Formats: sequence, structure tokens, C-alpha cells
Amino acid sequence: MFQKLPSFQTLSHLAKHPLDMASVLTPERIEKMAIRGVGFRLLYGTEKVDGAGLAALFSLAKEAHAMEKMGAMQRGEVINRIEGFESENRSVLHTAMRDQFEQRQCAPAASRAAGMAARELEKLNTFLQAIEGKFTDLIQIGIGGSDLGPRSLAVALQPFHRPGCRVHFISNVDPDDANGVLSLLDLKKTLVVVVSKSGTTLETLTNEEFVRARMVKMGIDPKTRFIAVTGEKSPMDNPSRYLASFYIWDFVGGRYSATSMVGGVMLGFALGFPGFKEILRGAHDMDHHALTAKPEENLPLLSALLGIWNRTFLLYPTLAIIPYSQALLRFPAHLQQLDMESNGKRIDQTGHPVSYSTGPVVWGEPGTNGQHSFYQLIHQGTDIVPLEFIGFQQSQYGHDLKIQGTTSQEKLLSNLFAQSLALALGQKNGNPNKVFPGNRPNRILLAEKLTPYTLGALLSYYENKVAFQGFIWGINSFDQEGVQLGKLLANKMIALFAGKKGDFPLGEAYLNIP
Ligand code: G6Q
Repeated sequence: MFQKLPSFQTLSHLAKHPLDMASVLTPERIEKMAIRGVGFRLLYGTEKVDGAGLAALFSLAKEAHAMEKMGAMQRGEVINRIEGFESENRSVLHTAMRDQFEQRQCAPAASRAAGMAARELEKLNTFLQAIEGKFTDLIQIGIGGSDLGPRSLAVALQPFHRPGCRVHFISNVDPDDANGVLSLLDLKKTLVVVVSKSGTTLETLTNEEFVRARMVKMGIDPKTRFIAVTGEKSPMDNPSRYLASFYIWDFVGGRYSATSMVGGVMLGFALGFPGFKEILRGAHDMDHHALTAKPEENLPLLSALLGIWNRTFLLYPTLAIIPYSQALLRFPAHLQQLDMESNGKRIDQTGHPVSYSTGPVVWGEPGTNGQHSFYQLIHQGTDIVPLEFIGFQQSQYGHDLKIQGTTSQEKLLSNLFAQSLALALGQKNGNPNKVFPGNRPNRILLAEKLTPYTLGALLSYYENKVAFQGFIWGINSFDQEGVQLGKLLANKMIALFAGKKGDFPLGEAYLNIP
């Protein structure tokens, strides 16, 4: 389907003669190639694309009905499926989790989902009021989508945490992960929220029992401390075991669940209920922008198209997302799951293998730290690595100092802009070891300050970007069959492990397990 779109041919042709940025990069280009929305600016003058390429990319979006598909998703149509084969067969309605403000969707499925989310939010508000001042710490036990997004948001908003409301995370089934967290805490004053949509995840259930056993050993009744977030009727849906239970639904995918109760209980404890609502408000505003902004002014759509240009037509295999913000330390790990689990697909929505490149390998670390390590390869390596930089005009804490004429925040942003230009322009030199080839594509996403509102919008920007890419590539961004095989084999391995003493019978496992 994707390859049959008329603009596919145009773009394939254009990709044979990609732009040389050094010859076109002017202040006018930088000014002109920038769009704004929901408090963000996306500067893309340093991408390897010109007017003809952009026009073809927007035609591609139109031919693939990207905007209509975004509408169908946000209305709650069943888009998570592979036609003609057994597959998940569901709506995709994480956007309804934050459709709690003035522009409530009128589509029945979406408004039903928003109503369900509103009830859980109200329950959360009441619960938070009831426990106010009684606990100092909260541990979230969960893995994958039940950990990465919520954890990255909690880390990013540290300056907004309420004093005396600390949060911690246990995800790995490695006992050192649990022990490391437990050793820090007074369990008498600690809540534990166990998050598992399926209620069957090995790591999470094991860690729950691990922490319950520790509480029992200390003479604490786990029923007075443990909270569940799970799917209705899952094995964990057993309110008699928990102080409180909250629900999520099958129309919210794990990696899209940070704004549901999966993130809500922990973030509500850390930030207070109004702080969590601010994240939802930011995410909702970006969802609305993705749905309604004209394609040429649509932040996630433009980012999606530039990504498709770099990945499918220029054939660059990876994407580095580099926040110039220490607070976003864990955000690339969340985006890695969001993007790679969604778009790491080799069949299209009709079950046919694709013969074009889909999702890139996504990775990243905060700048400027990366400049002192892997930027060598980015500037002078044999592979070209497109980058998306994220920056903020102001720091979160606001305490800064002028040293030699500039503040630290100014130094941080100057580094971001310098890297963007250095990658685009490169450097000539008589010494080959000092040559920077340049023409290395990158774009910059800028906002004023990383607040709960901004972070909600940033989260939604990436969720919607990934969804737009899936719509255009014609793949299903909302299932994750690729993680099933390993889970299945691990369970068989565990069964084998249980019956043995001494060395692990690896040879036997290879013969018997697959
Ligand atoms: C995300 C994935 C996966 C999932 C975890 C945890 O989209 O489906 O990362 O979130 O496997 O699953 P549970 O929440 O069911 O424990």
C-alpha cells in the first residue's frame, strides 16, 4: 500500500540526490523552517530536505490519509488489528485518558472511555485526600509500559514533587533491584502500588510477593499498604488484597498508559492531584493539536514525516533523541519502547511483509554529557545518525549563576545550537582527521520550561508522532507480538530451572525448549 502511494515514487527519486545543507543553510532558511504549537517550536532547517521534498512528504501524508486516521484513532474506531488474521482487535484510546477538559470528544466510544477515566480520576482524588500526610514514600512495582513512561515523568518533574512525598521504582526481577530500593525505606511509612494491566507479568508478580514478604516479616499487614492498578477481571483484580484498586482497560496500550492510572497513582502521590491533572492538560492540548492543526503546522505530523524521510528514503537506521535537560534522563528510554515496540514491524496491516524500512533504532542520553562520549561517531563516523534535540529556555529550579558572562542554562542551550549547526555544516581541513563531513540531519524541539504541562504535551507529541508514522507506513503501531516468543521460552526455562540442582542445564534447554 505505502509503496503504491504516488508520492513514494517522487520521494524515492528525490532521495537519489539529497540536499547539501552547507550550500543552502542561511538565516532565512532557519527562520522559515520552523513551526509552533502548544508552547513548542520545531526548528527543522537543519534537516536534509528542501521545498520539493517537503511538498512530497505532505502529499504522502495526504495520500495515506494520516489526518483521517488520527481522527479515527481519537474517536475510538477499531484500528489495532491485522486484517484477515487473528490479532488484537481493539480501539486505541489513550487520548481519552486526558480528554477531561473543554474539548471532550463526542464520538460514543471515545466519550465512554473518557467517562471511565474520569471515574478513576475521581477515585484517585478521593484516595489521595484520605491518605494525605500518612505516608512519606511510595514504591511503584511494574515493568515495560507499566514502568518506563511513569518513571521517566516522575524523574523529569523532581522539582515539582511535594516535600515528603518520595517515589521509587522496582521493575527488574533481579533481587538486587528490590533490595536496593527496600534498603532505603521505612516500610511503615511506605505505600506500594503494583501496576500490571494483565495482572500476569512474571517480574511484577514476583516483586510484589518479594515486597509483601518483607512487610510481613516486619509485622506490617500488606493490605494496609498495597494498591493495585490492573485490568478489570485480571488475576490481580482482587480488591480484598489491596488498600485500593484502580482500573485500566484494553484500549490503552502499555507503552501509551502513562497518563492513565498506570502513572496516575504514583504521579498523584508525588505531585499532588492538581500536578497530575496538569500533565493530562498538556497531553490533551497536544492531542487536540495533532488532530486539528493543518498538516504544515502540525508538530507531531511534521516530525513523523521527517523521520520517514530519514528512515525509509535516506535509509538512516537509527534516531538519537538528545534532551539538553538533565531532568529528561529517563525519557529516551521511554521513547525507545514507545517507538521501537510500536513501529518495529515487518508486516503491514493486511499481514503482508513490507519491503521498505519502518521504525528506526531509537536511543539517546542527555546533552551535553553525550558530547563527551558518542558524539565522535555522530560527527565523524561512517553511519549517519539523524538527531532530535530537545531544549528549554529556562531551567526548572530557576537558580542559576552567571559565570564568565553567561548562565549555565545559556551555556547548555548554546551547546545544543552549536551541535546542530556543526552537524549540518561540518568543517573543511587539510588534515583528514580533522575533517567533519557535515550534512548530518537534525531538528530541534524547543519550549520555555519543563513543567508538568509541558511534559504532558511532550509525551503526547511523541505518542502522536509514532502513531502518524504507523498510519503512513501502513503498519499496526499498537500490538507487540515480537515480545511474546521470549516470554514463552522464559517460562519454559523457569520450569526447567525449578527441577534442577547445581549448574543450569543450558544444553538440555537448547534441545528441549524451542
Ligand atoms: C507495552 C507492552 C509491555 C507491557 C509490559 C507490562 O506496550 O505491552 O511493555 O507494558 O509487559 O505488562 P503488564 O502491565 O500487563 O504487567
